[in-house]
Amino acid sequence: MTSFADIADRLAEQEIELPSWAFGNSGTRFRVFPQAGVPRDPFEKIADAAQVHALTGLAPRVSLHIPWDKVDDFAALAAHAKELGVSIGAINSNLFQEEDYKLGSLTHADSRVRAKAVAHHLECIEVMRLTGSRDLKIWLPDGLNYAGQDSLRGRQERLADSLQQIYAAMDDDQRLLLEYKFFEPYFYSMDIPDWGTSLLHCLALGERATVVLDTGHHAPNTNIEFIVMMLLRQGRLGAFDFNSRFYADDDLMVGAADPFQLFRIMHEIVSQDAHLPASRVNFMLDQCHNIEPKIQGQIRSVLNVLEATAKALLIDKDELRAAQQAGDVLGANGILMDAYATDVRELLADLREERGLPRDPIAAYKASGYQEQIAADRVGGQQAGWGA
Ligand code: RM4
Ligand code: MN
Repeated sequence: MTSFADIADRLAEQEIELPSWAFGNSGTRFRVFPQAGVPRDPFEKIADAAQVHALTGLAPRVSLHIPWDKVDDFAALAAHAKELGVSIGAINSNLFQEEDYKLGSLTHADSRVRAKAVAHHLECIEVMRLTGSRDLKIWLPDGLNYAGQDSLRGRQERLADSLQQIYAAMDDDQRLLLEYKFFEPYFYSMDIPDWGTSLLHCLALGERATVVLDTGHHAPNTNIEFIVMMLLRQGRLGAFDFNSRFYADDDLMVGAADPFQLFRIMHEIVSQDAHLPASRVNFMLDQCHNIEPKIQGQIRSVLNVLEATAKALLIDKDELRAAQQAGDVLGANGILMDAYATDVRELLADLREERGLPRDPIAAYKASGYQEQIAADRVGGQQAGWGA
């Protein structure tokens, strides 16, 4: 096994992007459970995200969601983020909350609706220019509930055309990130149900179009690490949406449902050095914290990713390759399992301490008084929630 001292430097380079929507109120399909001190506007969401970065050193960017995070002055929002030690990450568009989009957005049979959906992305691209964001993230909620409802092929043609218009409007240093989801909100067929569909559209668009893999968007037992490897091999893994699922798109904390799966994913990532910022794979969280405290939930999540990355880095590549070459089935598997079974928590705490960070970020957060402060300060006004 590689020694911890040998991986410490590389580990310190890891960056994880936080979702602004993790800090607002959220709930189940049936009820939103409000929490005290929840942000009332995007400025306060960024302030909360900055706490996670200050305590972990791992989360220097915040993804925004338009229109939930719409402000009058985006340059001021970016300046506010900078002052707090973070920056604006991916801009997420929203194609799922307008009456017009009931039967589709970028795929809609009516060209007026398609034009409206494309125009929304032009607005998002403008937000990117104002905030310095480099990634436009599209999750397409379009799909069909019934066979025959619309032409499957026709929808792909319209989607390709809409995406082309969006891509053409982007600057040379901006990327388009295209997410897939196998079902929901529609149940017969989604228009981008899987990584193959997303990848085909990206390949048709050009080099700056890449796939987003949301760990919650696969059928049960899908081998997600295989998809990770394939997309990396093709140079088209643009980003992750990390979360956990037990049944469907549960949006639980990353690493909560299946830490071993997270480790296997990170093994594919680190074996191609894709955990380093130079790879340009954007490691984002896409989660909500419905019943647990939100800032602590985000801290726990980034630490879960860090732990899985550290364990994956402990695998000695040469040793593993030798076992694989020798056809040593149990030996090769044992190398992975030994790394996974290593408790890295104290080593990571030591590393944080060396970098002037708290050994235990959650304990430090609890002791900081920040939670009491926001609960006292953030009274009045409309608390931001999922969709607000
Ligand atoms: C989708 C998808 C997107 C997220 C929306 C709210 O399921 O995961 O990334 O922005 O939910
Ligand atoms: Mn997602």
